[in-house]
Amino acid sequence: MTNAEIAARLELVADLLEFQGANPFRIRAYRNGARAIHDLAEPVESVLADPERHLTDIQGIGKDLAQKVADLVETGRLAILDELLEEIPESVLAILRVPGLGPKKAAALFRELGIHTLDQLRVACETGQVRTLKGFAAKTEKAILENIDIASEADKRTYWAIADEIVQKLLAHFRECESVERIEAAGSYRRGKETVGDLDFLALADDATAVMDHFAAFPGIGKTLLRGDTKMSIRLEVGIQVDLRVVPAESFGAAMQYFTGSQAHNVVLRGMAKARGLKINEYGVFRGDEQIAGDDEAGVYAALDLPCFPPELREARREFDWAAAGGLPELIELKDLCGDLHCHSTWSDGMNTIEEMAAAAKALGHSYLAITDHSKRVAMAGGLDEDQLLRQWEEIDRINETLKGFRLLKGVEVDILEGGGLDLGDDVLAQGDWIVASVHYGQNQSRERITQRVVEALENPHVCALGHPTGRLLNRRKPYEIDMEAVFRAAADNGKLLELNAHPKRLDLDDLACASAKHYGVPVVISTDAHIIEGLSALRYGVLQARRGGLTKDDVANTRTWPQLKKMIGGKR
Ligand code: DGT
Ligand code: CA
Ligand code: CA
Ligand code: ZN
Repeated sequence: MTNAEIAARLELVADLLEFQGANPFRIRAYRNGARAIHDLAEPVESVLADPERHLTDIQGIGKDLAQKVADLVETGRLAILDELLEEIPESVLAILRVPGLGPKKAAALFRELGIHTLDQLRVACETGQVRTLKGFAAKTEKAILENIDIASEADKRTYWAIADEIVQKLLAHFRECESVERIEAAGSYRRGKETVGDLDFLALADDATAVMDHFAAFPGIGKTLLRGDTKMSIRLEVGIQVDLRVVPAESFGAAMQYFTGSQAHNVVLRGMAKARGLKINEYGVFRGDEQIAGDDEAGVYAALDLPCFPPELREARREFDWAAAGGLPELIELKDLCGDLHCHSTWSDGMNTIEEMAAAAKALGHSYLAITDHSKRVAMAGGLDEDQLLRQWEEIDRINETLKGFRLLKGVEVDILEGGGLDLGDDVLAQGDWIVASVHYGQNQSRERITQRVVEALENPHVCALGHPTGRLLNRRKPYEIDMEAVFRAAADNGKLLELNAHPKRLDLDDLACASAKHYGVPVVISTDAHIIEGLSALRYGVLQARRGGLTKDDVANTRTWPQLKKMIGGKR
């Protein structure tokens, strides 16, 4: 059982407990455990297999939870989850995921109206039944209807980071098959899209039957959906569909090109081929009956006088214009980043101490790390007040003296208050190295109001960057209403940076917003928002997103050393 699968079950328990109105501490224990396991660098299974080690050594996992996880790994079952699911229909979970419907409201809908599926909920909203409940208004009904679509989508698309774990396992599995000469993942996964609908694999093999038999033996297959001579589709137990195509050598490159997509990119390509009297499909590029390319992908593009586009750019946005104008941007790479500018420690809601976070960041090869704990408004996360923050910064000064070739930055993620203004005074903020300002509350305010709050924050001389600028949570919460153009302009005018929060469930800025930031001349910082040392590895998800937005090393601020970066933000501070 993968860490992601274990974490998903624990999250499910937390969701169901919350739906039942259980003790918040109990719920939190499951959520913390899920996060700790999800972010763990090595499989829980190998910790369990080692007699010298204990699950309780992992921060965030207590004795009780450790036993449950051990049972889950051993038996594949979690007794408390089975019990909860006996009491609560599983379809209720989809309702919990409707943005704006907390577990309390979902519970009321279930108790009072017997609603336990999204379809029932839709009908109840449309027929005006929901507004008859206490605590629900006609306005709520309308909001629910709008959000049901997001919730139904949520069940269908998988976070890229989770998809990546599954892809790596499948690749390893396929490589064990003697008939497989080459195996690649294509589709939206290869393009680095933040969520993927299904996985698409291409195999080069002399014996298609043997490859498909081997595929069928992958542990964790829920159901075989289709099996033909060269194509097979299955659904994994975790829910995601996997397509496999076995492709001959002379067509492998053409198939890689075709099945990497995107569809929109392929449509443009087909048009360009046609204009030259050529035909392009998943088998190759053809002039009449003659195949002129197909065995390798670069050759396919070369046959149309095109560069082999990085998969992240294949969305039919600007890639063909760039190619026509003589060159693609040299996209940023993970190795270009030299520091991380958003993370949390035990001083607020992080799981590791400042020293631990520093050591982990240094081990990743970074030369600086900004500690940006929450400010006091975010009481739930143990946000710091002025005194606590100043004390933390003294502590950071002390720790910095012990570090060589690495620097901790005195930072904070200061809350942009609902009523406007920042949660901490200017006199304190002025003493920090790196101030991130973020919206956490009042996310349902009007577009004008939220935009105004954010623009004001960007006008504050001490703020360096805007954290998770649109507030979106993939599959969970839409971006708040905000005029991003006004945000870009305010950032540009005030010399501020915008964060690309690399957390795999945020990726906020998204790819399009990254491209816009560049357009407005606003540098982007790619930060992890890590709450645990393992979370510091999330930069790579942010890099993928930045690449999809066409960003280069130059466009991303934390490719600079700290002294360079300081100069960059220093002008206005
Ligand atoms: P997903 O799975 O929804 O995240 O997105 P993709 O892009 O992986 O889409 P998928 O799995 O349906 O198909 C993989 C690629 O195959 C897609 O990016 C382009 C290509 N493809 C699939 N169907 C068509 C089609 O009808 N026309 C064209 N031109 N290309 C297609
Ligand atoms: Ca796909
Ligand atoms: Ca597919
Ligand atoms: Zn935040």
